[in-house]
Amino acid sequence: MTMIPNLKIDPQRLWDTLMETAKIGGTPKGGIRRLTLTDEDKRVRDWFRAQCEALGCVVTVDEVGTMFARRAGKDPKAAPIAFGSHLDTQPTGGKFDGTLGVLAGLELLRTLNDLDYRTNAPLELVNWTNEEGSRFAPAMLASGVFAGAFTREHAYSRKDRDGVSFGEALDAIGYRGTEPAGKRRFAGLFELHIEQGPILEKEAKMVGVVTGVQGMRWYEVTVTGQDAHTGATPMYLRKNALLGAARMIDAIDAIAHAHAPDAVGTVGLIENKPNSRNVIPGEVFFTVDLRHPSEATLDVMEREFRAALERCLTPLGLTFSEVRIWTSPAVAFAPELIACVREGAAAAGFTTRDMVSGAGHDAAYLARVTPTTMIFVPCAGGVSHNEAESTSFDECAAGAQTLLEAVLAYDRRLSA
Ligand code: HGY
Ligand code: MN
Ligand code: MN
Repeated sequence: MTMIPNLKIDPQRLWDTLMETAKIGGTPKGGIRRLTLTDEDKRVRDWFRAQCEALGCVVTVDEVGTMFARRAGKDPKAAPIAFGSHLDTQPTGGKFDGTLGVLAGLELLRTLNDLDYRTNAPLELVNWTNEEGSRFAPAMLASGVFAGAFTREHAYSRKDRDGVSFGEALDAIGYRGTEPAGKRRFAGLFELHIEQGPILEKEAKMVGVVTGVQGMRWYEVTVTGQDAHTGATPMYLRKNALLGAARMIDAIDAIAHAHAPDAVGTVGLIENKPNSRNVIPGEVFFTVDLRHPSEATLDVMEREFRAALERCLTPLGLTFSEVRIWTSPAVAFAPELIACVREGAAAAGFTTRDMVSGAGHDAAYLARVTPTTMIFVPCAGGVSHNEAESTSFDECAAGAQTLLEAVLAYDRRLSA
């Protein structure tokens, strides 16, 4: 019976690495602004590559910029066990969303090197490009290409609000790799992530055993009215696109409440034109984000949303265009990997709670092509996508230790 040495990650090293990389795109309020494929993203990618190569890993970049750091296993022919997340952030992101999953993976590799422990399967630490979908919609774009949900050309064509395409931005930072996205195969993938919601903290549980991800749909709406003078145009003559958008924002909120408690609906991005204080807005662009664990309920919410467009906008003399740009169906994760997370959390001595992810993650797409699951740890007040996002030293350590134990448990299962 081979004795498994007492493999413990180094919590201080993990924390110091989190704080060190948080400076790359760090904001005065203590968050991170590291939009995908910007210079800040390049800097953290270069740093990540150097750290992995210093551990003896071979780093490969695929054609949509995703980075894979491979650590050899005893059996070079075995399919690798993958783990990781994303290093890109929201414009006012926190220190832990995505970053924890990548850096805990780096800590896992560092620990195995320190103890000269060799897994049977090779290991691959992954940094997925454009998980956030903030600069280039939709979210999880690169993992979606990897899983066959999008073509490479679709990804390259996506433009940010300044008209820069994903492909141009990828070339601008020198991260358009040559490996076809999705070519490589995994034995399984674990993603550690902060919960980004309030449940674990409220129930005082350390580890979330994530059984799946809810369904998500994104839409883009353009409302067209007529620019006109705010002083000389009587109320009855107006075609105020911003008024129409305001009514839609309220209608979308009402639709989500009507399907509570599991539904959510949000207008997060709005552009008002010409955005001048004495011009009645003639055009407004806004985004819609609808989510629910059930596809059937999402279908109902989508119908109600589209009915609201007619109901709210037509009486105001407005016209509109609406397009669904993304749908990510609800996902169930792999029972065998979920079992490894349970085993890992138990081995590490942490309390757990099963849950479905409200946020989208690259794991949702990876589940289409390889056995996949996630591990959650709490974040203060459930707050995320906010510069005040906060996960404690102990919670980060618990997530990383559980990730290590789960990966080793899976490696033992595969080589049994
Ligand atoms: O939108 C999401 O849920 C993820 O943060 N990209
Ligand atoms: Mn994330
Ligand atoms: Mn996020």
